[in-house]
Parts: sequence; C-alpha cells; structure tokens
Amino acid sequence: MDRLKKKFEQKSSKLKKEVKALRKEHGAQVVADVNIAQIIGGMRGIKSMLWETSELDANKGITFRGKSIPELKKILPRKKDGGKEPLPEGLFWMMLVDELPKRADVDWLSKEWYKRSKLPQVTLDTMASLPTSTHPMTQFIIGINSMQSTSVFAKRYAEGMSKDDYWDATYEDSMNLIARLPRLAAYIYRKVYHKGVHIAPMANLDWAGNFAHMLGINNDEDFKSLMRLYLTIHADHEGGNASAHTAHLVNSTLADVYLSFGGAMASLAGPLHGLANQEVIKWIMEMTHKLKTTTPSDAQVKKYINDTLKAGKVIPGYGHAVLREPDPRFTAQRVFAEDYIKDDDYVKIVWQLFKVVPPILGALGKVKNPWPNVDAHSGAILVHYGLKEYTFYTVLFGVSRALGVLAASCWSRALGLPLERPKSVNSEWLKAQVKAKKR
Ligand code: HAX
Repeated sequence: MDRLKKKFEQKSSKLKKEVKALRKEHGAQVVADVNIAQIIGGMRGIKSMLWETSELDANKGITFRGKSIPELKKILPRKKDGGKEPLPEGLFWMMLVDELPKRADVDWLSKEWYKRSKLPQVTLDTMASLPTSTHPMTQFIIGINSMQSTSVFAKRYAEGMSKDDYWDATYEDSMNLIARLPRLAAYIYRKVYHKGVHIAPMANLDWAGNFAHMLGINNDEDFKSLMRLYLTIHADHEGGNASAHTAHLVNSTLADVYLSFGGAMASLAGPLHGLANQEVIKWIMEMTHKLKTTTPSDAQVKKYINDTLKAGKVIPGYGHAVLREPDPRFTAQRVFAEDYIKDDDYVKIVWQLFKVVPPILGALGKVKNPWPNVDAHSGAILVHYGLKEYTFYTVLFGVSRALGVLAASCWSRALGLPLERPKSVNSEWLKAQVKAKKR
C-alpha cells in the first residue's frame, strides 16, 4: 500500500467510526431550518451534505482544511528550485489526509502521478475521432468518460467487492484520473489549436509544471508558476457548488469517479459556473474591439457595463451564490499579476472593472454580491502568457477541480455515505404550508 493510501486508511477508518456514532446517537437532533425562498431559489445555503475537504464562508471565502489561500501560499511545499507558488500536490495531500505534507511527500506524489499519467489507447482513439470544432469542455468530458473502461472500482464491483473496500478502489481510480487529466487536457489543446502537434511530458517535472510544459506556452518558467497557483486555488469550493455537488450525487450511486467526475465537468461547463472564465475574457475582448482601445476610460467601461445589463445579460465574473466579499481566489490572482505582469493592458482592465462594476451592480438593488469571483481575473493573465484560446479556459478549471472533488469522493466512500436522495415538493404543497401558517 502506498504512503498516502496508508495514511488515508488510518485517518478515514477513525472518522468513519465517529461519524457512524454521531448518526446513531444524535441522528434526530435538528441543526438547520429551510424556508420557502430556499426551496424555490436553488437550495441556497441549505445544510445537507457532509464534505470534509474545504469550507466556504460568505465573508472570508474558501479555506482548505482550515487554511486560507494566503496561509496555504506560505505553508505548502514549493518546487525545489525556488518557484514562488505552492504545488497543487500539497493541497491534494492536505485535503485527503488533513496533514501538511513534507517536501518528500509532494515529490513522491509528483512522481506517482507521472507514473500513472499514460492515457489509455481507447481515449486516444476516441479523442482523435472528435471534430476539432467540438467545444474543448465537451471533448474533456468525452475523454474522461472514455477512460471509464479502465475503472478499478467498476471492475472490482463486478467481481463482488466488499463495501469495506470501496474507498480503496475509489482511491486508485482518483489517483489515476488526476494523473491523466493534464495529459488529456493538453492533448485537446494541442489538437484543437496547434494542428495536433503534441508535446511529451517530462519525468522530472511536477504535475502543474508538466501540464504547462505540455501545453507548450512559450516554455516560460513564469507560466509554470502560474499553473501551480491556478491549479491550487481552483481545486475545491466546499461541497454545494454545482460541479462538486454533481460529483457527490453521481458517485453516491456507486457510479465510479470517471462517471461522476464527467458529470461534474458537465456542470462546470455552464456559463453561470466554470464557463464564466471564458465569458469574462470574451466580454472584455468584445469591449476593447468595440471601443478600438485596450486602455478605455472609466466612462467608456461604465457605458459598456450598462449596455450589457440593458441587453438582459449578466456581468460575467461578478456575483456569487455564497460569497458576499471579493473572492480570495480573485485576490490571489491579482497578487500574482501585480508581482509578474502589472503593466499588461488586459490585467489593468480587470482592475478597472473591479473599481467600476461593484457600484453599478450594487445600485441594481437585487444583486446580493457585487464583487468579482474567481473567473473575473484568470483570462487576462492567461492571455498575457499567450494562452489566448479562451474556449479552453474551463478545461484548466476542470483539471484543478478534480483535486477537491476526487479527494472528497475518497472520503464519501470511506465513510460509507449512502445514496443521496433529498425530498422534492410541489408548489401546491408550498401554498398549503402558507395557508396552514395563516390559520
Ligand atoms: N450581473 C448581472 N446580474 C446579476 C449578476 C451579475 N454578475 N449576479 C447576480 N445578478 C442578478 C441575478 O441574475 C438575479 O437576477 P433576477 O432576480 O432578475 O433573476 C439577481 O441578481 C439576484 O441574484 P443573486 O442572488 O445575487 O445571485 P445568484 O446566487 O442567484 O447567482 C451567480 C449567482 C454566480 C449565478 C450570479 O451572480 C451570476 O450570474 N454571475 C455572473 C456569472 C458568473 O460570474 N458565474 C461564475 C460564478 C463563480 C463560479 O461558480 N465560478 O466557476
């Protein structure tokens, strides 16, 4: 058994006993209420899921195992040769076993993922058969689903695996899938935008560094640093966000993680969720094109925002279902941009929008959070490094999101969480509740 799996077995078997006792001894204790607005309004804030890896606070933003992004930047191991950004391997380790890894642990994990990263032939054949015009997110989902025939969980389940071993098979599938995702994503990128000229991975690189290398972006060390940061901060946003929740639901049926993570990526591909990262830069580029300048005035930007709203559209990259302050993931990217590329025109537009958009959205009186979210910043930085093909951006997000949702899937199977099945009601039932209350 490998060192991470062994640690996970120790930790999860202990928590499994505690959670079982909680349910048995205190299962009837009421801990939350639900109102009609929440039922009609997309279940906002209803506490109804167990999720160990991260937590989202409306004002403070995301914490992973209790640590904020600035804290993680200080404590997570970095690349040996002095890169400034944390390695996503370290975050996965933390989410999985709730312990800060040592450098030797992340080095081991980089090597382990490299060893597991080869794409199955069926995936290469499937990907080769897709037209390049297919959206990269659709290709990504098809590629993930095509690997399902290699699922350790599905094979062992068919052979009669005991419930006690579900976590073990889920761990193996999760490690294999995470290892392969950068290769799948880079394959799609090079196929669609670089005439199918692919770049082989390098055994001595870390997971994110290798991804940057395989994308072939200027072979720039700073771009590798960006990918390390990017793939760390997009990894998890507690369990209720659409992609994580989809993975949790699908995996609760004991569909393996190739199926559940494919479902998660279908959720991420919607413009209110992960696709917002492509929408933001597309919207900014349309503005600069329309105004024929990459240095617009505040008045020009205000007019463009108001025209967007008047056309009945949302301002992409702004607002959030939970957050009520600027997203710390936006701030982390802002810090990166200030450090590396502060004179870039698109980066400056992102900062200008940060000043101009919130008062306009606030004045509408209905937007609960006028502040930027994670997707408001990423595009401008990627464009700077030459990754201009924005239809690919949500795939980058998806590669990172695997770390959180797959660590969480390991926990769900280890804790023996059951099939998810909330209760739905119809509008007649809601009206009856109102009538009964009046009486
Ligand atoms: N621009 C214009 N209107 C907005 C808005 C925005 N950025 N954000 C919210 N609103 C509107 C809503 O459309 C809603 O209008 P109606 O009542 O007319 O339907 C009203 O304000 C209330 O919405 P809310 O309660 O503040 O927000 P929700 O929780 O319903 O929705 C969204 C949260 C993220 C979907 C929303 O803010 C939005 O559409 N933002 C733009 C798209 C975006 O950036 N998505 C990425 C979110 C982060 C993420 O998941 N990344 O992957």
